[in-house]
Amino acid sequence: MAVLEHLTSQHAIDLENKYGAHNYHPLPVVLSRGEGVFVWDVEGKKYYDFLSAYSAVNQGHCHPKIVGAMTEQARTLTLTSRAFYNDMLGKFEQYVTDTFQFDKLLPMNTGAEAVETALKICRRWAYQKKGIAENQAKIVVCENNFHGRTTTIVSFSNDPVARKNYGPYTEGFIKIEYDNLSALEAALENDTSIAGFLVEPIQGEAGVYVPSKGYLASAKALCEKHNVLFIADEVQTGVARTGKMLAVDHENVKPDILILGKALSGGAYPVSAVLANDDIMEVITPGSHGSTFGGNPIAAAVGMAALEVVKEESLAENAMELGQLFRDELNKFIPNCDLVTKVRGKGLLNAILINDTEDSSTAWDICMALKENGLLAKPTHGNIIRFAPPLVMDREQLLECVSIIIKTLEAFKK
Ligand code: IF1
Repeated sequence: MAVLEHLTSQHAIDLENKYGAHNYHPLPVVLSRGEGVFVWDVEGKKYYDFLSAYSAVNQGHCHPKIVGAMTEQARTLTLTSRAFYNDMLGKFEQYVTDTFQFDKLLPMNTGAEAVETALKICRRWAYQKKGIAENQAKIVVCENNFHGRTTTIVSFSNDPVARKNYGPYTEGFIKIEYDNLSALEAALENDTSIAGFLVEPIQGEAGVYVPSKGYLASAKALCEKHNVLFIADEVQTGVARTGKMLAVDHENVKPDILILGKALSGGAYPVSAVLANDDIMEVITPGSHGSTFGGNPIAAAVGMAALEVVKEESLAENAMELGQLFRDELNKFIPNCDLVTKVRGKGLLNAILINDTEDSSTAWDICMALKENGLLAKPTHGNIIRFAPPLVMDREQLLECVSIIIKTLEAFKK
């Protein structure tokens, strides 16, 4: 079979360039194996994975429990569609709603689909429960958000690269500054047709922006005051990444609608979900939303195994402890390094700010040097490098990665 032909890195890259749409600019490394915190390229070089597929592989690559659950279910029953019941979905829904303490779950596949689902639930709630006039519901979002790549989602993005020439854009969204409570209060006070506030508890793609302490709790209180749904997009920050099961847990905030994806499957399979209580979820009635693969038996088996791993291996606690160690070590180094101005983050979702302009290639060039030194990371916007290793990393490995990062920065010449 052609697929078993062993490729060189260059051959694999050439194939993608020739036959694949150019919707990414990957780092020039071709991975062929993953295990725990490590990945290997086709030439056999070993790397620490410091991106975790954008926080999908929190449980480590190819976790035996998750892969075991997936292969077992794949041999048994892969897909029924929702035209019929199956013996896995209800168990999954019960397990996940119990884990995050909500009445109900709507299963989807990708993060963007879950975000779209949350927007539809919020709008339907606005018309059927809040009494907003049909087609007048608005949803508040934040500048520099990232919630996915569908045409509706990019309609409320302010990233020109993500949205240019994808019009006409979906209406009904109001953008405000992130981490600005008076901007949120003004938006909610000036318009009675607001249905929801969609927010990332930490803005990942924007450069791991951690909002001011108390922002999420105050934002939730403002939403309650104005009968507006607080919608937390925890696709990237959820499932233990920031040192708690959810990033909103740092402020004991209970979202009205919770969006999960990525590490809900440990990166083994597309699994996403929207959670809400009955008074909100009951606006969804038969035929009003769906997906061929949403809630399929493999997704259910993988999702349950992935969450069990998080609990059994105390990954949130580990992320909290190792994340603090990571920032402490880098904060000792940064004062003596002109190249880096800051490290920020929560748990094992962190980033360093490179002392150069947004349009410089410095962050990229540093990632290329890190790659040579056996650590894979990638810049987010311009001059920010995100560091997000699998949460199964141990203290010794983290300190080794810190020394790789420091050694690389010390040796780096612009
Ligand atoms: C890409 C970014 C990260 C997300 C949040 C929803 C989604 C994402 C908070 C949609 C997805 C991914 C998408 C991927 C790269 C990555 C990413 F750089 F795009 F912004 F992580 F920061 N909400 N983020 O972060 O989930 O549909 O992808 O399953 O599109 O390049 P998805």
